[in-house]
Amino acid sequence: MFPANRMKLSLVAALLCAPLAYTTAQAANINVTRNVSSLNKTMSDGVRVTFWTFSGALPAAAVEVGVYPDGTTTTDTLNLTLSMGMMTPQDSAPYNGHTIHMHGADVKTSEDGVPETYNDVNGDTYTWTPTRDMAGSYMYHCHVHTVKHLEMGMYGPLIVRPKNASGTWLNQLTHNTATAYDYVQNYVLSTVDPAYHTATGDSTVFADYNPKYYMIAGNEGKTTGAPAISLTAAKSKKVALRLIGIHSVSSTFTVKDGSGNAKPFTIYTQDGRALATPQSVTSLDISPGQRFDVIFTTPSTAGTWYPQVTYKNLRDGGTYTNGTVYGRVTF
Ligand SMILES: [Cu+2]
Repeated sequence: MFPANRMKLSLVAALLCAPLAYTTAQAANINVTRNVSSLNKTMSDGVRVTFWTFSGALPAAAVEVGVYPDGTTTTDTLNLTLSMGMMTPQDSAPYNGHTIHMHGADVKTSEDGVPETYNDVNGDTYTWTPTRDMAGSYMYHCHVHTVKHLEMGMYGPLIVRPKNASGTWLNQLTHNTATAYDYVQNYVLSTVDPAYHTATGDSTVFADYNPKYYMIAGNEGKTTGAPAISLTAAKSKKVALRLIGIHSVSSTFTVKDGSGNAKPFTIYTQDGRALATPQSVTSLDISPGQRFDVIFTTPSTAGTWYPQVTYKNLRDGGTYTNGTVYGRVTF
């Protein structure tokens, strides 16, 4: 008996001393390049507006960087390279050139893309290694003469997304399984004052913002029949929307059915941090620069809901003519 007991004890001791059996994935280097380019877009009133973009899309394509569960290896590192492409600087000094600023990211000054703090305005690589608690939505944008270059369209979604211990992307907002989703879309909020697109330098035009076009994901979407962004989902499924406020005014987000009844949704993260207590609401104000990640569950019967953004005047909160932009989710 004695040797058998002794063997058991040895086994227990060995287990206690063994390293934790995590499958440690190698954190990835996410290497992404964006090229400065321009595009002309015909707006809903027939007016052609020139935009500057990263890689020819408005908004620029999303960039995703992974974070891993506690106890695994370090997180991914994003190396986001700005190539000036064929675009020569469009403005005179000090408003010439472009940078990438990762809005909301804790980075060294040298990675921050703010020319006033010595960054190169003729192309550079911007590096960020987010920590595990930073899962959520961000944005990247140019930080040269920001009031104009943002308006010109130099922005895109930046997503910090959980991976599992093996390095596989998870369909969750954070590592909390309560944030799991079946579908996800980026709702990038933006507005356009076309006068900003032709003004240069220190023009007084930049002192008064008067938007004429209102967008989600780079599209106007003025009616439920012609939404800015749409999704075909299924019944009784979870739809996550990443609300990314790159607009220059106030706004309110709601989800309504075809009769205009507001539907509840749950806010899980704000500005790249998980809320201590998720909030179920039917309306959410989004200020410029803010991000919220929300989830709603489609009903068990077929239908259509309209996630929508109503843009409002910063000064008096008044709504704008045609200032509501519709998304659409069918199920
Ligand atoms: Cu720029």
